[in-house]
Amino acid sequence: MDDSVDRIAQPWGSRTPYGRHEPWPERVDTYLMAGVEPGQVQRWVQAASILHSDGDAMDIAVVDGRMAGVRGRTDDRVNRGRLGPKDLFGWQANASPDRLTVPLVREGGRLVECDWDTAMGRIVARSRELLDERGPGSIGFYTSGQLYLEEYYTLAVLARAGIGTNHLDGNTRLCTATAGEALKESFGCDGQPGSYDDIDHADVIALFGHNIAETQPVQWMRILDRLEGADPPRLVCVDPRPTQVARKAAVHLAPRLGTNVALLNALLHEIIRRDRVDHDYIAAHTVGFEELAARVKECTPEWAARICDVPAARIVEAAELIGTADRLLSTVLQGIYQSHQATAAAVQINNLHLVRGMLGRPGAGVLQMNGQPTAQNTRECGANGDLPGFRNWQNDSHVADLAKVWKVEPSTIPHYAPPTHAMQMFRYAEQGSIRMLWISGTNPAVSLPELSRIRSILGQDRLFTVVQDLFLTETAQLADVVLPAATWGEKTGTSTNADRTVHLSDKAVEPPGEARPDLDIFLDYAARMDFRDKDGGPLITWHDPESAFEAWKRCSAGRPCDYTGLTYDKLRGASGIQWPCNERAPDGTSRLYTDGITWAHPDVCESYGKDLTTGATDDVVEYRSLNPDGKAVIKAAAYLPPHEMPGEQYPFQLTTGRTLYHFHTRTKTARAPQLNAAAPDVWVEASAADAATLGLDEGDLVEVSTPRGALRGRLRVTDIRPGLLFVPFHYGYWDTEAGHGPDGDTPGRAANETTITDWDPASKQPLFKTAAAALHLVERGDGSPAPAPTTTASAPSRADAVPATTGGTPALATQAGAAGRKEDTE
Ligand SMILES: Nc1nc2c(c(=O)[nH]1)N[C@H]1C(S)=C(S)[C@@H](COP(=O)(O)OP(=O)(O)OC[C@H]3O[C@@H](n4cnc5c(=O)[nH]c(N)nc54)[C@H](O)[C@@H]3O)O[C@H]1N2
Ligand SMILES: Nc1nc2c(c(=O)[nH]1)N[C@H]1C(S)=C(S)[C@@H](COP(=O)(O)OP(=O)(O)OC[C@H]3O[C@@H](n4cnc5c(=O)[nH]c(N)nc54)[C@H](O)[C@@H]3O)O[C@H]1N2
Ligand SMILES: [Mo]
Repeated sequence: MDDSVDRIAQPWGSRTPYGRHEPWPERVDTYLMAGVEPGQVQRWVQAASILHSDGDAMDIAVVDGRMAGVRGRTDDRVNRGRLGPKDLFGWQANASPDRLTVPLVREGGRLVECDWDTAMGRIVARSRELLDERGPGSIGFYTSGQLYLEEYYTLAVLARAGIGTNHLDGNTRLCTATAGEALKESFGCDGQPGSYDDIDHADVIALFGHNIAETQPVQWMRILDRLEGADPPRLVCVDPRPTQVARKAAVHLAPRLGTNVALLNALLHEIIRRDRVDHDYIAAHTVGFEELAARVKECTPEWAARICDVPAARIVEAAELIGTADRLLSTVLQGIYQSHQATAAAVQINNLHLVRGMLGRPGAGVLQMNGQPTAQNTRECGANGDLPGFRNWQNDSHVADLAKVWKVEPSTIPHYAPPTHAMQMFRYAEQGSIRMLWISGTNPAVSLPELSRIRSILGQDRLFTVVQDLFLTETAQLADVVLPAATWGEKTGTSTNADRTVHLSDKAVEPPGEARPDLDIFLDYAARMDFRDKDGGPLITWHDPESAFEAWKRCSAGRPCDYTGLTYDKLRGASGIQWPCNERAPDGTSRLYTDGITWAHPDVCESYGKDLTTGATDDVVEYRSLNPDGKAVIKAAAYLPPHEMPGEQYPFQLTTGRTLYHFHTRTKTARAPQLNAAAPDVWVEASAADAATLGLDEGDLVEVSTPRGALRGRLRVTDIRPGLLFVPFHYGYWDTEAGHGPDGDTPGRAANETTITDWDPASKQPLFKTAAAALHLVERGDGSPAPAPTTTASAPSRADAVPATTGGTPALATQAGAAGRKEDTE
């Protein structure tokens, strides 16, 4: 195999089939920009992708100090050389002419260019003023899942011990808060139990609300390769849309939105009823089985069939596959997490594994997925609503231990209440108790729910907003100070993917203009604020990525996410390595819980758990009586209906999510020509039956409205569940050319104009996937199709109605077998 493939038309490339328990073959994917031959590349610089949570390892091609392409790294355990379409083409955004190159400050209502001293001076002056007048609780930090570990750790120290505020969270709240919470509820602690290698060994792979084909395309290539090899796995897919995963599934369940818990309880009911249960595992490693058995006793497939609107026979089939699997791998993502019973549902998937004893062996594992490339780092460094190193804010000895690492008094680190979650921070900003909000690496004016509210919060005079980004985003346009950041390829740092694999990304080229790495910006702020430890020395003692990494290692020592066995040198040249990596496990750790549950004991656990219905936190006394020996907790949950159900005025269910070719608010993928062209504007998916009832056709301009707001887009008729609408959330109001404005009379195109301010009680993750909506015709189409891809879940129900999505010559990338290996990376 050594050929060129249009990777827009064939996003997953060609197959390299392999059999069960065999190693996944290598395939080197390379894309070089037009006019550049491989021999012209002067340097290849090691990195890992930051456009999803896989951490696809790649080398960046450098020609004359500029990026010229990318090539997959065959030595890496995650991708064995493969790259997805966003990996191949997304890097081009770095060189976009509209990058921010100098800081901006607001003067007389307008953002004007300035130097770094002026911008940082304003931030420091406002910070000091607020600390004097209103105290640390008036300052909040809202960060990302897309910076590097070194940056989050530095931010966590400066916010929690320097400023002393409890208001620090990441956009990981919107993303993987439920993954972390579900792991804490079941295992007492965050930390992914499974490994991507489990795909090589599983005989059944169950995907819950996870469109892996589009959102982690390289791991989908792995599944596709196994499907074509000997002894292929059977797939169970739970998703209301006809995703590529659904099309390949042995059993596809397409439930009504917001009914995951009912479905999962029926699966558990069947598995327990038929005694597909590992009684020895349950006795040795869990508490709570009896309660679960009692809870799901009445949850028959017929009962769930009525709630979920899927045939009872299909539920029985799925339960049979899951119940008889000899190695079961489950993956979980936003169809579960962005829902009103997010944690309750995610925990039931852990329960499937606990009752079946399907953990800690090759092929038997659960992946409570992350979405963003470095969401895991946000969580472990405590830049989200947790303390660093998975320490328990309710456990005084954990706080004291952290205080020792930071050389501060325990009372310096706020732990009077759980760290503030992002949705609450925006509420505080709305009410006026937070007066300064520093936003780094996220675009809330497109990605948070109910955008009219977010715009009015960020637009207030009394709120001083700092935005640190690559571009003048929708959010940056509302800021008081805009700081130009360097990004991937222009700075060095580490990132940890969804299966705990740590990768180093080296700097390949200089950032544009005066843009600076986020780490340098945070260090500069800490220095100007003169944060001190309790002995009067500087609070932050590191000065560059590697010294920051070394500082983090000290904070992670002895914790579940132990990095002490890793160094930059060890991460250079070879494969990424899975934490924990320490003296006992110098090569890293494939799977957690291979030998029982390790971090659930009351003295060591990260969390004492929450009530899944109210979100109330349990205390140590309750936890100790429930789980004195630190086993896994089997937590049952009753199904509760979604908060918003379709009715007369809003007869549809509405869900939002992703498409293969775009990343989030498109600041990068809209600036990569191949990706932009594949899905250039928003669309609305509806079923053929609903389109016929309303007299609508492919390409008609339609309006989707909810009690919060409305958006307009072209209609794509698909095989989606009848009664359900889908809108991709990637399209902000950035496109001024097309006349979409936030304040104009014409509705915009951002999905979040319509979504609700509401969240899961335990994880506080917002509900992007359950709303009721109306659908109306605005204007007949001219016969052109909606701007939606045909290669994905948005494939038209009538294939002949729409020309196939292709990328043509600009999208050609090479694929090579093992012979294409290169040894010349720096
Ligand atoms: N191409 C691309 N890849 C990405 C990203 C991107 O923006 N673009 N973002 C990354 C990030 S940060 C994340 S978090 C991940 C997200 O990755 P995914 O979770 O895979 O993506 P989504 O499209 O948000 O949602 C997945 C599926 O949930 C289904 N769903 C909706 N409602 C329900 C429900 O009630 N029940 C069930 N069972 N399913 C439901 C939807 O039909 C959808 O197919 O992707 C990562 N990878
Ligand atoms: N309706 C709906 N809304 C959703 C979702 C959904 O499924 N439906 N999904 C939610 C999820 S899971 C997520 S993760 C969020 C994502 O939402 P956001 O985080 O708002 O999305 P991004 O576009 O990734 O924003 C990242 C920003 O960081 C900038 N950036 C990139 N690299 C760097 C860097 O190195 N340094 C700095 N300083 N900036 C950088 C980018 O230019 C961009 O502006 O959206 C959430 N919102
Ligand atoms: Mo996400």
